Amino acid sequence: MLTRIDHIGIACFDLDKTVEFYRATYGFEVFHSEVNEEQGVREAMLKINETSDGGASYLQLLEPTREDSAVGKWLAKNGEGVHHIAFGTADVDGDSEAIRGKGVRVLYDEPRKGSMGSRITFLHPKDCHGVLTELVTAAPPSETDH
Ligand code: CMX
Ligand code: CO
Repeated sequence: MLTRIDHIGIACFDLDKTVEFYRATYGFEVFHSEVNEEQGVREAMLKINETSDGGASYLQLLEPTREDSAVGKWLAKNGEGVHHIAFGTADVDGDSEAIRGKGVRVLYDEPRKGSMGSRITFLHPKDCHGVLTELVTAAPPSETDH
């Protein structure tokens, strides 16, 4: 069951400048940052609020590490902006299989590594009314590596 908006993914050309915009304009601080080479991104997670399922909602600011990555290609075509939305679930395996069974393309056979030790998969935007949609199961708190 999808129980929260886990994050909104925002593509940017310069992560440091974009982080500074969100800090100076709204007061949001970086909760966590990392490089995910598999996804081809340098990212900063800004925690917005805790959620009633025990998780949280974030903004995920994304700078590509290479031009041929998903975010690099998208930025070249569209410029900066909202790249994807991510729903949180306790069971990304079960939920993605159930959604696949409804005829929506799930991009990975098995969930892959996401922010903060989470497990993630994506649904094809062409099957989701133009919205690239990610499903996330957060790591148990003990495994979260800040
Ligand atoms: N939102 C909506 N539509 C998108 C999109 C996005 N983010 N990215 C691509 N599309 C659309 C394109 O506009 C294009 O549409 P048209 O054919 O009408 O022009 C179509 O999808 C194909 O796009 P493309 O530029 O040819 O790109 P690819 O097919 O090579 O890749 C996708 C698209 C979704 C398969 C790829 O971006 C992907 O695998 N995404 C998942 C991984 C990812 O985004 N990682 C970065 C974030 C990591 C994280 O969140 O942790
Ligand atoms: Co994401």
